Amino acid sequence: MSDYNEMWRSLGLNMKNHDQLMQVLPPTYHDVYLMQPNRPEGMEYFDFVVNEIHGLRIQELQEHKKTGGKVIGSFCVFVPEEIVIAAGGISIGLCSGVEIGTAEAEKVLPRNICPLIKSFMGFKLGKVCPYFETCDMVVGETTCDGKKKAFEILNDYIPVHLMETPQMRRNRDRELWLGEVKDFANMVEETTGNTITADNLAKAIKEVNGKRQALQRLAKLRKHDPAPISGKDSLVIEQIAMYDNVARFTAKVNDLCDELEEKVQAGEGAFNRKTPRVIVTGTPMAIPNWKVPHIIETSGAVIVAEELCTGLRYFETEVAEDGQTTDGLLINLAERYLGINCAVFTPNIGRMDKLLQLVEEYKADGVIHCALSFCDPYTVESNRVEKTLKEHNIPMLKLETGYDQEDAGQLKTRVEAFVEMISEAKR
Ligand code: BJ8
Repeated sequence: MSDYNEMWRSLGLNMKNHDQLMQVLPPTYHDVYLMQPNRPEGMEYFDFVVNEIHGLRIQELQEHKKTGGKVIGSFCVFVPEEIVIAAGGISIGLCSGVEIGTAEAEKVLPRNICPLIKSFMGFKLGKVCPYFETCDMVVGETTCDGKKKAFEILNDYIPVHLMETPQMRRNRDRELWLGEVKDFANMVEETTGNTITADNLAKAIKEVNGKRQALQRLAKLRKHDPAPISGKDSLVIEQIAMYDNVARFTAKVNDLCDELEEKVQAGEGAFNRKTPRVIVTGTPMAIPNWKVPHIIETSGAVIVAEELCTGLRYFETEVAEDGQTTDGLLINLAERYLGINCAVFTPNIGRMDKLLQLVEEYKADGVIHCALSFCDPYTVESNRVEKTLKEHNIPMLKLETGYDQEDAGQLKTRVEAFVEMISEAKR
């Protein structure tokens, strides 16, 4: 990687904290990713992106800002990136997948809070993340209580626009959400100084739909046995989808899919045929949280789909492109986003139905429910998931964990036992 020290300093990063992070990331990626056998050549681009995670992309964002462009960060797949793109801005999904700046975060947050929330506060207060320091503002949401209240505190350090996300899907909830999407569009226009028109919004919707279609294509290829790509490689691509340049990312995913199609034709896979197939569901796995996928895929199973926000929930549906006016397109956007099966909804039947459908489509032998510690929506909803899967005789393993490695051994023992059990059933 080139020398980006000057750029990082100019962003006001705490160089000591930042160095600590950069010392951990490359060796972790090497051990978790680069040591995998049978990787497609098309992963080279995504390896490069991770290698340059705080370098080239940040440089691109800085160039954009030099010409007056704005960068808007978010933490949830409910925030419609199409609106930011339509107004000429860049939308960045901020990651929060690593335990860092904990001491700083615990000055303003309780100790027992979801690690994702603690991580984003730690990133900001510890001044470790160049993406955060590049953002002109952050968009928060009222999905879960922890995030909702944490955004009030975060607003002391960076401007936060809050979107009220409904928890039900009745007509009045749809109206509320449409109002929020319209307010967001107004706020983005004010921030960027650019008007959102039917033309630029239609173009942005098409562009992001293109990204989602490429990811759907990748997902579909994983239905084959043997799966042509590992779950870990697929996950890192889904994580990069949140912050990379949309057109370039889409082209690279499509190139990779061309290669994977050939592998499928040739019967080649990342793992042997008949390897137990697992679906992972639960809380998002923000970069660089690869802990559980790594444990699963080094315990004799392959992950064939992620029912996660860093996974199918992000790309499985598209925004309708048929609106003629800005208002019509905003309605299409609101409708698509309200369909995301987040556990903050009650009831959340769509997630249960989706899991059953995925198990069948991806010929999965079991489901691993993985929730971040102290996440009430997902840890509580795991009961509904368990009940549904049990009714259909689908094996399930429930895990709850944070970002630290302390429980890695214990998790591995449990995952190995689960994989052994589903392998027996497969024989
Ligand atoms: S749409 S899953 S990205 S809210 S893990 S912070 S829920 S306590 S992240 Fe999420 Fe949007 Fe829903 Fe998806 Fe709270 Fe749970 Fe922490 Fe969470």
